[in-house]
Amino acid sequence: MSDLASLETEILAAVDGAADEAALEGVRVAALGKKGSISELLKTLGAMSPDERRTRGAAINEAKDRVAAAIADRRGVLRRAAIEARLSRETVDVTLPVRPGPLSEGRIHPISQVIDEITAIFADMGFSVAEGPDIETDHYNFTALNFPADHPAREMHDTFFFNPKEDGSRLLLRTHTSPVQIRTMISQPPPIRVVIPGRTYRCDSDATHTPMFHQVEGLVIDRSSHFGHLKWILEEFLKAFFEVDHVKTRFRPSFFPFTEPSMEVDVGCRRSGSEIRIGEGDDWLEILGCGMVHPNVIRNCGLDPDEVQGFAWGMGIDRIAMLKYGMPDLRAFFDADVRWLKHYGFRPLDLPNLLGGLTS
Ligand code: 2U9
Repeated sequence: MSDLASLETEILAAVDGAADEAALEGVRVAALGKKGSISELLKTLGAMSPDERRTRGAAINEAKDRVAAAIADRRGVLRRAAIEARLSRETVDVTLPVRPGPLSEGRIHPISQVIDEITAIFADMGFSVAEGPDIETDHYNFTALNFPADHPAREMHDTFFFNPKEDGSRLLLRTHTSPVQIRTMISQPPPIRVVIPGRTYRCDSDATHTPMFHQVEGLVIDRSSHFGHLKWILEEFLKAFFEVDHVKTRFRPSFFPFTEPSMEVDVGCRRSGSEIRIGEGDDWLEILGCGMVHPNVIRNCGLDPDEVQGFAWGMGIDRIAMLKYGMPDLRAFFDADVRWLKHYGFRPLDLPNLLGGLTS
């Protein structure tokens, strides 16, 4: 066997024998590195005659290619074996209880929990969730929603305005999540079925109002969506959310600039002392507002109200969270008191879903 052939055999044996990627890299450097055995052979070509260089050069380069290919193959084998070994070594027993630590100590805030519950219920009905910016323009927050220029809600009294820009326009903190519905209607064609949970801001602070609060709104736009659909959706939602088999609802005429007709909805309840039970009794509790989307709003989004129509509703998340979980004081939501959170908060791994139950 020639020197070159025995060198190649020796290198290929070392490649086969390399037990891991680090050993294989050692073999590669020793053969093909700058001072490797094959590289050194290539350096001898310069001193040869042209004929000898042609035949010897071709032989060395072919050996070099075979060695490089063998190294690449072996690297693939070793890499797969290393992954297999890791997979069998690093098993996780998902049935083990959560170890003491942040996962067992921490709690999900009731507002986050209630948002997850609401989105789980509407996702089950085929709705998707939409989000938008907290900082809005006057157009998305008011004008596109059919608020007249002199509407009182635009006043400084209710709305947090930013300082005017050079052109006189003012950004603001959204006073409701409705601008997200405008953005949705502008950016996607009907049929539209979205729910929009999020933070909203109004310059108002007392025992029952906080300057930042949470709303969830829903929107359906299609060719023939009507009030009957809206009533069914709201009653299904209320039953699922309050985890009761029956609810009574009462629709009272109301007014919002963005819906016509507009309604406020009461849900049947029983009051005993400070406790309120939804789905029982002969009392009523106002729970949300709704209506058919105003034709002007549909037009403002570039759609034809003679072609498409729909309905929308809105409710305060903080209030329905207090109702469901019997939390008496709204301000506690924002106190960041860990004792309160320990009592009213939810375990991070108990995610709400309709199969396993919203609250376990
Ligand atoms: C578009 C069209 C219509 C959303 C609606 C209400 C009625 C409503 C309040 C309930 C309690 C807000 O948190 S709250 O104070 N909301 O009563 N919201 S209809 O109607 C829309 C929204 C967007 C484009």
